This record gives sequence, C-alpha cells and structure tokens, in this order.
Amino acid sequence: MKATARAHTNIALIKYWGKRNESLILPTNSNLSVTLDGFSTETTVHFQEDLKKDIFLLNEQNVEGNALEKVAVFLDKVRALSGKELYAQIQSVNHVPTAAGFASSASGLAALAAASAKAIGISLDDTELSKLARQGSGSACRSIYGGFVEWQMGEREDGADSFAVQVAGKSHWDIRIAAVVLSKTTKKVSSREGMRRTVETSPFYAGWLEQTPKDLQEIKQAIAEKDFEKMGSIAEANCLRMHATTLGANPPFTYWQDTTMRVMQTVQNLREKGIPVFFTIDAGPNVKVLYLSEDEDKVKKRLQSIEGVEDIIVSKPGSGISYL
Ligand code: 2P0
Repeated sequence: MKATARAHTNIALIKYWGKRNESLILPTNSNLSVTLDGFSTETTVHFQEDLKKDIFLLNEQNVEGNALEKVAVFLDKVRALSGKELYAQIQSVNHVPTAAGFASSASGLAALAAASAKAIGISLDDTELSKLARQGSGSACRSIYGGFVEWQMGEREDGADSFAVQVAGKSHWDIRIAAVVLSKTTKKVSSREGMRRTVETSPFYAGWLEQTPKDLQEIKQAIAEKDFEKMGSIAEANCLRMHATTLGANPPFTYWQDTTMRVMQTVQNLREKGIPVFFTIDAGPNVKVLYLSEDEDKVKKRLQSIEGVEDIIVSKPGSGISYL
C-alpha cells in the first residue's frame, strides 16, 4: 500500500488558458509543453488502515488548509476508483524552487497521481494516468510524459477523451530552457482565478480561441522539422496573446512586472543581433527563455546582467513519470 513516483514539471509553448468544465478540469483549447529535467517532485503515498484522515508533508513540513484539501479531494477520486476507503500519509519533496515561478502543481499532481494509483493497487496505462492527473491540475496531465507533449482537449462532456500524448521524446531535440528568476515577485491573481476571469469577461478571449489551434498545428510541424526559429516565434507569439487576454478582462490584470519586461526586451535585442532566442511566460512574472546549447554562454551572461534578475536555472527536455 506504499509507492513512490517522480515527475518533472513542464513549460507550455502553446498555453492552456481556460476551462470548459471546472470540476473535471477540461480545457477550452488543446495545448503543448516541454517537460523539463531541472525541476521535479518526488512523492510517496502510504495508505494505512489506522489513519483517520490524510496527512500531507511537503519538504518535511506538515501541511494543513487549502493545500491539504486539494490533495485530499484528489485522493478521494483515487479511493473512488479503487473502491478502498483508506487514508494515506503523503510525503512530497519538491525540487522546484518556488521562486523560479514554475507551477509545482504540474509535477506535484502528476507524481501524486502515479504514486497514489500504484499504492492503492490500481493499474493505469499512461493515458488513464494522464486523465487522472488532469483532474488534480490541468497542466499535470502533460507531466506524465517526457519530451514534447500535447494535451488534446477532447470533446466529450465526461472528459474521457481529454488527455496528453507525447509528440516527440526528450532525445528528439536538445534545446535549452532557462528559468529567469526575479529577485522580487508578487502574484495577486492565481492561474485558476486568472483563466476563469479571462474566459468570463475578456472580449479578447474569442481571438485567443480562434488563433490557438493554428499555433498548435504549426508548432507541431516546427518540432517535427526541428525548426528552432519557427518553434520559438510561435511560442513567443502564443504567450503574448495569452497575456493580452488578461488586459481585456474585467477587472483587468497582468502578471508582468518591470523586470519581466526588461527580460523580454533583452531577448528581443539578442535576436536582433542574430542569436535565435525566444521567451515564454506563464501565469506569473518570471520568464522562461528558449535557446540552443551553442548560445548558452552568451544568453546566460546577458540575462544575468539585467537589473532585478536573481538567478538563471537551465533545463533540457526531461523525462516522464518514473517509479522509485
Ligand atoms: C499552462 N498554465 O499551459 C498554463 C499557462 C498557466 C499559464 O497550466 O486550474 O495549475 O490546476 O488546471 O494547471 C497553470 O494552471 O491550473 C497552467 P489548474 P494549472 O501551463
């Protein structure tokens, strides 16, 4: 009744931005990410007869409140699937510096899904595991796989056709993804609230829905052909379009800060000098920068010199779920 799994986090190149079903976590558009080798979560789930409730330890600290509630609600789904009414002790270690602005929910919920299913004795293939992880956090369904991963939105009301598939393995393309860590960050609007408000109120959201399927088709072709300029420019444009929708929301909001814009401008300046480098930004102020390994020194040096940048953490495409 005990199992340990490791999952890596991922960064979306075509964003998941909006739900068509809040409780099953079904997206309004298909999307695509790269799994990152630099950031992971290891989770051990131990179901025990004598527990009266779930216990959650994150980085060896006991967790209560909303974070415990999210884990317990997720384990209720696993208990329902297995037919076993057992509570668990969950121990998670996050190798995701929260300051890097990576949603640890992707690696966290993917590792929790894999470890809890195995511990309670239900055998799921990767597709079923992806659907289960999705119900914990949307982006977690992509972290089941390594390399380049598409979350196919599906059409069904029950979510049976909404899961991730691998588009290309991690060894397909040796690109680099640098997380640019800002020294001061504030995030007032969670991604859950941000996407909900945007779907409900932003007149720009219709444009997002119209363009994103085209971006997805084209970026899949760019990945297959290893066309870095094409991949990067589509990812950057898709990111800017997602962030544009937030400015049209009511009340309007943005995740960007002054340093966010300095990093974006630096990336664009490097590109004007002939270095193929692109950025993407999630629901927070930190920027992720895409480049090729031969440009590492130049790109890192330039990013490190920006006022307000604290650290640069470099990843390569990483692997999917593993059991320890
Ligand atoms: C993504 N984000 O594709 C997008 C881009 C943020 C911006 O997935 O509500 O933690 O748990 O399904 O997966 C962050 O949202 O949200 C996210 P829920 P999640 O990576």
